[in-house]
This record gives sequence, C-alpha cells and structure tokens, in this order.
Amino acid sequence: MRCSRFALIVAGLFAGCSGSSAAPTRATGPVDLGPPQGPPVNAVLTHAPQVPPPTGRTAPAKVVVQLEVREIVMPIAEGVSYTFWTFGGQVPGKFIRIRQGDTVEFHLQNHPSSKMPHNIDLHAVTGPGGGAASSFTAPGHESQFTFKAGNPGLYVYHCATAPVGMHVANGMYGLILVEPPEGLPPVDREYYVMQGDFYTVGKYREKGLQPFDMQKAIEENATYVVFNGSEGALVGDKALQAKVGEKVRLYVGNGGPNLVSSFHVIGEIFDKVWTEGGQRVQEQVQTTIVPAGGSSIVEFTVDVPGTYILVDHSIFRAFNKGAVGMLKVTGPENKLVYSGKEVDSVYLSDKATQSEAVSRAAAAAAKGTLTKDDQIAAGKSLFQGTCSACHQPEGQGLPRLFPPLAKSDFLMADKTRAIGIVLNGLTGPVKVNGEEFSSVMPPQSHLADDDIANILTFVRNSFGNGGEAVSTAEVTAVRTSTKRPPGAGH
Ligand code: HEC
Ligand SMILES: [Cu+2]
Repeated sequence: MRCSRFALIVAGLFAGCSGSSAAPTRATGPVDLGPPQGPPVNAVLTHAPQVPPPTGRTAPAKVVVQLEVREIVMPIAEGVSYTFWTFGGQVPGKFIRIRQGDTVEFHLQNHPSSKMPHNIDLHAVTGPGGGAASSFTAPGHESQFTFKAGNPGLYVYHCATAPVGMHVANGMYGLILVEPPEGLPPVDREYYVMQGDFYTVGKYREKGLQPFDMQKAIEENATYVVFNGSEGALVGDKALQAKVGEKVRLYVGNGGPNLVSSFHVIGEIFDKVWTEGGQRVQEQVQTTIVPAGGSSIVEFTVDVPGTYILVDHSIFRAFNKGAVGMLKVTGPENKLVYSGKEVDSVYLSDKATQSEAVSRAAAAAAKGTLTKDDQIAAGKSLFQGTCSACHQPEGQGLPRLFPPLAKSDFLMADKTRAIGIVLNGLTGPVKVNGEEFSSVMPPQSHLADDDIANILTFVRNSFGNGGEAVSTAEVTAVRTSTKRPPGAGH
C-alpha cells in the first residue's frame, strides 16, 4: 500500500500502511482535511450483515445521509416477536461509511407511524450530545444537522431520547465507519455484526409478541443476547459466507444497552484486532471485548472449510440467550492445518437445525389449529441439540450412561412423570427396558412449556414409540405443581 506522510500522521495503523505494530504518531485532536470537494455524495447505507463499499475517495466530500426511524414488529427468536425501534427498518441500524474529513449532512426522518420521538447520537461526532440535541424528531417529521468527521475509527450511533435505556434496548443503534484518508487495507469479505441485549416479560423463547420489561433491563437481566437483532439473523442460510483462503473483516459493534461482549469466533484466531474500533492494532487475539456503546474490527484468514461459530463467549449468552452466529466457509480441505471433521455439533447446538417448524407450531398454537404433526415437526428440531447430546440422535441412548428413549417402557408408561423428568431432571437408579441406569439428568426447565410439549410429543411418537400428544397446558400444570429442586429455576 502507498503510504503518504500525511496518512501516517493521521491514520497510522488504522490504514495499516506501515505494516508494523508500533504506535503511530497521532495527530492531537481532529484533523481538518480541508473543505469538501466536488459535488455532494449520497451515502450508500446497508443493512447488516452487509457493509457499504469503500468510499474510494481521495479528497473530503460533502456526504448526504438519509436515515429513517421505524418502529416495527419483527421476530427475535422462532415464534417470538418484539416491537423493535429501528434506524432504517432493521436491527442494527444501517451501516454508514464515510471518510475522515467529510462533511456529513445528516437527515433523520421519523416515520409517521411511529409512536415515539427519536434522535441520534453519533459517537463519531465531537460536540455536546453527538448530534442528539439537533436531531430530536417527532413522528412524521425530519431533522437535519451537519458535522465534520474529524476522527477516523468505527463508531456506534444510537438514539438518545428519554428514557435512553429503553430506546437503546429496543434496538436503536448502529455503526458508522470513518475511514482514514488512505482507506482501510483491502480484504476479500467485509461483514457487519452487532450485538445487543433484550429484555422481555416472557422468558427466553416464550412464544408470541413479547413486551419490553423495564425492571429486567434495570437489573441487567437479559432475556436475549443476539447478533443483528434476532436469534436467527446469522444462522442457517443467513450465515455469513467465505471461501477458503479469503481474508475476512468483521465490523463488530455492541449496542448494549447493558452487557459487554466477549466476542469470539470458534475455530479462528483474529490475525488483527483494531481494539475498541480505535487505531491500535492488536495481533493473535482469541477473544476481544466489545463494550456496550463500543466496537471492534477483527480480521482473519480462513484456511479450512466448515462452519465457524460467532459467539459471545460469556457462554450462557450463546447457549441460552441466542448469541450465536455462523460463518460458512467453502473450499478444499487443508489437512495440514486441520485434520478433523466439521466443527463439533456441540457448538452448533440446536441453532444448526433450528427450523421453520418451531415458528409454524407457535403460529398454529396461537390460532388454535395446532396438530400433532405440527408438534412432532417442531419437537424434532428442538430435540436435536437439546436432548440428542445425551440420548443420541435416534434416541438410542448409550449403554450404562444414557437410557434409551427409543422404545423406552419407562418413558411411555407415564406421561406426567415424563414431563416431570424433563422439567426437574432425574437422579437414578432407574430401570429402562430391563437395564439399570444410575446417573443424573439435569433439569431442562430453561425450555419453554410449549417447546417441552413439542419435544415430548416428538419423542413419544418417534423411534418406535407411539402415543398421544403432550399439550402445553399439561407441561404448565406439572411446572406449577412441582416444588423446584435447587438449581432447577423458573
Ligand atoms: C445431559 C444429558 C441429558 C440430557 C441433555 C437429557 N437427558 Fe434425559 N436422561 C439423562 C440421564 C443420564 C437419564 C437417566 C437418569 C438416571 O439414571 O436416573 C435420563 C433419563 C431420561 C428419561 C427417563 C428414562 C427413559 O429413558 O425413558 C426421559 C424420558 C428423558 N431422560 C428424556 C429427556 C428429554 C426429552 C430430554 C430433552 C429435553 C433429555 N432427556 C435431555 C440424560 C440427559
Ligand atoms: Cu429512539
């Protein structure tokens, strides 16, 4: 890369032009890169996970940004919806990419259907409130303000209308990248991933439209922690894509409102991390912290095909609150680097098989048209990654360790007892099909009642079993009537 003296001063490592990890000579304070040149440019804004192309400009410009706030009901998990407040119609808000020295003419529109006023605080703006005061916008109105982007970096923007926490908790955040004058070094793939924590009245995966829970938010007791606004945003066919040998750069943000992310990609080491979205590059990083209201840029080259899992390594958030995404890498194997099979299915959990079936069953249940077949289909997808880890994919169990569910006399003998086992766990000894097991099954009470009903309906009608369906009401009845053993929760 060409390295002008100028770029070294103002951009240093952010432009990656020195190739060394020594600290750059940093200009103190914002740098005036001169007046805008040429005709005004309309900024290209993208929905996550896409990133706008590099500005490709060598001189500062006047850049016009149009961003519309909308309050929309969208899924947060399978069968669960939430009223998100958005910058641009999705969570996170649209990605804005400009160049250091640009003069930004910012237009914030608030859709007429909105119920709330909103505004925007861009961390890339220096000046009280970061634009918040000049952008307060009532429903059906537009406001305009102008700022000069003096500092390069990856910045969070968010709504700062009172109650601020609630606006942020509803998804009002996004990223703005201010490229250094030289631009960033080219890579093969760039993606936009932003974490957020959500607080609903219903527990994790409780179906239906879930209202915001202010008390849980104050207590920082998140119901969901997700990437890009929903549990399913980056899994299955929505996974990020790359080919073997490609260099991938992730612009990672964290909207919060509360939690600090331990951002990690299972099976990768970050070659470079622009810590906290600033100008210092750290190398060979396993997990990087992304503060609430902060960012990080991570880069790595993918050498081996397979599925890489993005997680918040504060790990209960990944397995029990939704903080899982996927990067699918295709291409030839490289046995010198990695000899093994696909990434362990333990990490994929039920996210790999998460299916439409769960939403379909939830929708049917809401309409009152739920059939046994709907339940079996949903239960099948939930069984994988929940029960299959122990009872095995075909319910066959493992000798002496995990009893079979396939053709299990014990399972089929008593439906209510089976519900109780899933909710409260089971401590042996127990005799299944004549064989004795003396082990411990942990409670699965973190599962929602309808999920348990669907799983048990599936199990009781598969692997050679045949029986009646299990209803959500039956599960609820057992849950409310049993004294919770320690640790069972809920
Ligand atoms: C962490 C491992 C593990 C997971 C996960 C697990 N189980 Fe179990 N399960 C066990 C063990 C171990 C036993 C036997 C306990 C004993 O010895 O008392 C058992 C026993 C049972 C039994 C009674 C015995 C039988 O085979 O009929 C049922 C029914 C059952 N589990 C269903 C489920 C269902 C449904 C799920 C998923 C929601 C599940 N289990 C998840 C380990 C597990
Ligand atoms: Cu707002």
